[in-house]
Amino acid sequence: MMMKNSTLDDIAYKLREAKTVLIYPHVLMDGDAFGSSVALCCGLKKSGKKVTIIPEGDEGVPSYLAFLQNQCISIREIVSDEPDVCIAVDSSDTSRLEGRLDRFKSGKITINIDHHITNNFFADMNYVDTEASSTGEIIFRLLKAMDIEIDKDMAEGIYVAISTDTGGFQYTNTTKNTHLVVSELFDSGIDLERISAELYENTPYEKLKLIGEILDNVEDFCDGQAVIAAATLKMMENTGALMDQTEGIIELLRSISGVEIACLLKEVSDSQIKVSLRAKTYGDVSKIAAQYKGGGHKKAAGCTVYQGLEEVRKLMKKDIATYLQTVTNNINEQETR
Ligand SMILES: [Mn+2]
Repeated sequence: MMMKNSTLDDIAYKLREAKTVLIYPHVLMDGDAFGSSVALCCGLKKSGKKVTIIPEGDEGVPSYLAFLQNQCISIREIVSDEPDVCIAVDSSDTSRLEGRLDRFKSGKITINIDHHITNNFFADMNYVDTEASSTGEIIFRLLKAMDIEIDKDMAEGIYVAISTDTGGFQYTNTTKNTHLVVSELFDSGIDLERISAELYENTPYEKLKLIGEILDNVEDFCDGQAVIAAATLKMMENTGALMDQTEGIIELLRSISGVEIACLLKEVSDSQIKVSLRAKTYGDVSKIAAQYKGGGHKKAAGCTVYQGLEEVRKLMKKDIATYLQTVTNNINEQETR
């Protein structure tokens, strides 16, 4: 695989030529994956193409993002058996396409648009910008490269992508360029009040109860530099919450004073745990996730481990402790030099 970017102009050219396009957001769509898909779907449809979004399996749009759906959005529509282009958005590698990989490869051309540092350039044409706050920020540039006028529907998809991936413009992936893009989105007439209310003032009560149960069981270690917690199937049963409602809870754990690394274990089954990892300042949790074939960014990464909850908890505590020890030693060495 060649780890080299195509230009956005070359990708725009291929998309302009295409008549049928399938868009593949990563499994368990988040605001960036779905918002980017929405913007791209609207842009391509308005330029006369047959286009649809293909989420994993029977995965639905998360309830907090449902408001983004508009008349231009089509999901799992039959477009073509041999689509001209299959385009993956916000997916670092093909494992994020899970059961859709063969279908993805059925595209005459495959394209990969992403901002994850662990992206392995799995498509025919790749555009990975690790400086971009979000895939949405790249989609903005791609639509412009296609000479598509960004309307309100596209702008709202991009805004949601950027806002959710930057934690509401708090995280260090937020740049001057991010704000320049957002300033242009305002020209397209985004309804900020509605978006903010839908994204941030809309917590289902069962999610709040779930947060309560998770926080009741947080464990801190390494002198409070790390915390680990679990969202268990039992908690889902107790609270009526769904596993996709754990979105944002890991950031709450990281926000604890003195914590550098936070870890949230999501129990998919008694032998499958999804692990979310976050670092606050100097940590690089993509290194921990990579040990389990996971991926992500320095400050936000994840992996899946096929063992029981308590085994995975032990593994993660050990790996995080080892990692923090190594980093601390390096810092001390640098200081004595
Ligand atoms: Mn993203």
